[in-house]
Amino acid sequence: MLNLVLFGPPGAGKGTQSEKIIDKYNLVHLSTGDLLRSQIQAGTELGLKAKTLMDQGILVPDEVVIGMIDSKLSENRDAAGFIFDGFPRTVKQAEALDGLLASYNESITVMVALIVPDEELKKRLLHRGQTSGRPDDQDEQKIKTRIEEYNSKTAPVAEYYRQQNKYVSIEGVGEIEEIFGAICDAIEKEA
Ligand code: B4P
Repeated sequence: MLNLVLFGPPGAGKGTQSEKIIDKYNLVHLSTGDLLRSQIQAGTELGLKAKTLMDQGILVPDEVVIGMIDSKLSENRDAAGFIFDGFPRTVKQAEALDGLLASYNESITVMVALIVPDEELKKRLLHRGQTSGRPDDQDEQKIKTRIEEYNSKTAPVAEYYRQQNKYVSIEGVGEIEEIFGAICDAIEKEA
């Protein structure tokens, strides 16, 4: 089983590259951002709570996203593998994911981190905000908060995987196809 964590700050290209990776490797795509946005759209209680935080660029509580991933893993027992996009975003989430996968005798194969400078992230997110309708993409202060959340809570997750010798970094600036090629090389080296 190929279990990939696609990692990087907001706007690094995780969602963009995930689409290409799932096609090539036939993986189940688990994006916590997408799962939360579908809860918001469905108007669930969880969605209403998450919306307040997401609109401000703040991470939602660990228990909420861990619960969502838990149920998606159990719904997809026949999968060839998973791509975790935007998850784990805290060390607590990373530990929980290891525990959930271990209960299926599985583990993370590799974490691929996309490296993109802050100025480029801001530019991409504001550009997407012109068409995405996402409140968190439309305001410079919210984007700044998301990058701060990443630096304080999410960046330490890279070290968690580095200690397991599963961390690979990729330059995330450039042509989407070239970045995809570099990700595929990293996957095939580790798988
Ligand atoms: P996410 O939905 O994960 O959104 P994101 O970090 O903004 O990244 P995304 O994948 O959408 O963007 P991409 O880089 O592909 O999270 C949103 C919010 O949900 C969080 O702030 C948080 O509140 C909550 N949340 C989600 N998961 C959570 C968790 N585990 N724990 C707690 N809270 C959680 O693309 C950005 C733009 O760049 C696109 O317009 C794209 O076209 C462009 N782009 C991509 N690659 C490019 C390239 N090479 N060159 C130029 N542009 C490029």
